[in-house]
Amino acid sequence: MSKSPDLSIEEIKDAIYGHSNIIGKDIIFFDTIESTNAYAMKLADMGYPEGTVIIADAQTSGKGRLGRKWLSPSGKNLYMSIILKPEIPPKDASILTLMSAVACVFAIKQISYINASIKWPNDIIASNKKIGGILTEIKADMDRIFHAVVGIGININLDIDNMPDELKTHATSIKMEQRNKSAEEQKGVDFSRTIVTAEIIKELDRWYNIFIKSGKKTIIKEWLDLSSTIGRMVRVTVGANTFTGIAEAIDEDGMLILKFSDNTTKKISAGDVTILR
Ligand code: BT5
Repeated sequence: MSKSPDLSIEEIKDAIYGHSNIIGKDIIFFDTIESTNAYAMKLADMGYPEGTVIIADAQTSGKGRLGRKWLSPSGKNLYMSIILKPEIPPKDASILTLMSAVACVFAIKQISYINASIKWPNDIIASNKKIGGILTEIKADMDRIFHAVVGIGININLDIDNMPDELKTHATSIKMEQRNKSAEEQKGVDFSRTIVTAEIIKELDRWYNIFIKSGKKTIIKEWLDLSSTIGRMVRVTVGANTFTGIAEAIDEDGMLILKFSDNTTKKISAGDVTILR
């Protein structure tokens, strides 16, 4: 792939060899695809095995939650989807999102000075801006998941000039954050997407194995340690409704427990959080 020398699937395979036993057994690469998640769901329907990874240099219809768009220019970022087949009920699918967020934060901290954290439910945050997002999709019946696809978008070398105006105040990248942190790197040094991607795959594999062996409690405990949401005053938007209160905890299914000023609480399964203070 000549146009992105910093993203080499062969080098990713070499780097994860011996470090990853489920995720990345097969890695399928596209220069451009509509959405790695949409494609991974198709492959999973066709019977592709757990651990199959789809990576693209660019997406033409990168997806966020609720039909939102994910900015996915070429040569800059990571767009990756992973097929998983955990033996869990559909209500536990959100744990896969929490688990992936934990893995991404560990990986970012491993390769940079960035103090990344997690904003419930699916945002990876640095300096209060979104550096990455996770989209988990499942195919399931009432009792079990047939397969899940975890989609991960991480802004690696995205610059402010590459962003539309509406994202400029909300989004950041590993390169932009590292530039803020390190005086020697004021000019901004591009990160190798190969290294970032390999580290994320290794961490995902580590945390997925922990999830399979130890269950969701271990994931939630780690998630709480890395979260920048819990204990804060937040506004949560759920469809047309907005709730304001303290983000007190997440429950064993990953639902956010919001505590209001009258001490009543409400559990929220999905929504958009704005941290107020
Ligand atoms: C997410 O949705 O954060 C999930 C993003 C998942 C993207 C990956 S890329 C690989 C895989 N294939 C896909 O098609 N998707 C996954 P949500 O919480 O709904 O956030 C979406 C919102 O984030 C948008 O409405 C924008 O405001 C903002 N946004 C869009 N692109 C962004 C970017 N590159 N960086 C930061 N924020 C962005």
